[in-house]
Amino acid sequence: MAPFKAGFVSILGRSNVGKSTLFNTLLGDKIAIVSQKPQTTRNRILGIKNVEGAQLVFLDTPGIHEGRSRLNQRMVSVAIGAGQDADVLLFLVEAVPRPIEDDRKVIDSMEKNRGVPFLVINKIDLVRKEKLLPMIDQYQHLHPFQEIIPISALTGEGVDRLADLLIQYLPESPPLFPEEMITDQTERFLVSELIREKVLQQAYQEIPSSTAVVIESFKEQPEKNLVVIRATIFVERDSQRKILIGKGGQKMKAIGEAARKEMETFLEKRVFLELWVTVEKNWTQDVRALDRLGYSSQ
Ligand SMILES: Nc1nc2c(ncn2[C@@H]2O[C@H](COP(=O)(O)OP(=O)(O)OP(=O)(O)O)[C@@H](O)[C@H]2O)c(=O)[nH]1
Ligand SMILES: [Mg+2]
Repeated sequence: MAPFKAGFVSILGRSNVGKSTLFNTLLGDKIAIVSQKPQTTRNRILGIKNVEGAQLVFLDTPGIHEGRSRLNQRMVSVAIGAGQDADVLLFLVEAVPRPIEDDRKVIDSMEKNRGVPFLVINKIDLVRKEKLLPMIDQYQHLHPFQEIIPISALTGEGVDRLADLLIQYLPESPPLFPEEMITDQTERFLVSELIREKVLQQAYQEIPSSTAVVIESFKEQPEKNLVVIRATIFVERDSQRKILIGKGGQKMKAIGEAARKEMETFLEKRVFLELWVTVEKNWTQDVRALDRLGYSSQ
């Protein structure tokens, strides 16, 4: 019998290239939130996939980007840190031509790491296949990638092949996490992220990436199969607060409804969700507010 394999696979890349979508597709479960807006993911999120003979531990990371706020800096340092102990590094890019210099920062961060580098070209559902060859050629000049794999994280094309290849590169090791565990994130965190996702999706045009969500209370009532959740959405300005609430509270209602539905599926319980919106001026620049809102520097 082949020996058991287990190891860490970090997904790195610029904002919005589809890292979280790939993470979820690889896991076969929605753990990370996804939106059309860049800089959606702010934390390192761990997800575990058990297959016959192997355990793959994936790390989803914030996009590596230029940004002026302290929040931006913390996000980038979280992403770079997540590459440090990985056995395989998935450098994810989009199958749309872009100035390749923009990828320098990510490549530079990868060069210091011991993990085997893969180039994964995502969103191939959006382009004709022959467009990929010149791109591959460009990237090969940038870094000696061990494998180059075109995929669509959205349709799943190429993702099984990617998973098979990953297993080949994992070290021989017993499982690193218990078999029943799928993530290291708490239910509170996952629930707060779902709310942030609905804000990003439903106030996409109006609210830039300056919302944070804190779960104030999470009370289970097992006899009723119910969870009562109270959460606060922080925004930076009063104008944003007004937009989020909407006319007659309509927007907030729609956000709450969408978040609640998904929570119920995920928690397999009924959910009573109460949302508040609070202005916290310049929280994305304030070290103490960042710590309090869940974006510490570690
Ligand atoms: N057409 C297409 N769209 C995709 C694919 N993968 C992801 N997307 C879309 O790209 C957008 C960004 O996806 P995310 O998974 O949030 O990207 P990310 O890299 O995690 O972004 P950040 O967390 O902001 O760094 C979303 O609108 C996805 O639906 C794909 O294979 N094809
Ligand atoms: Mg993401």
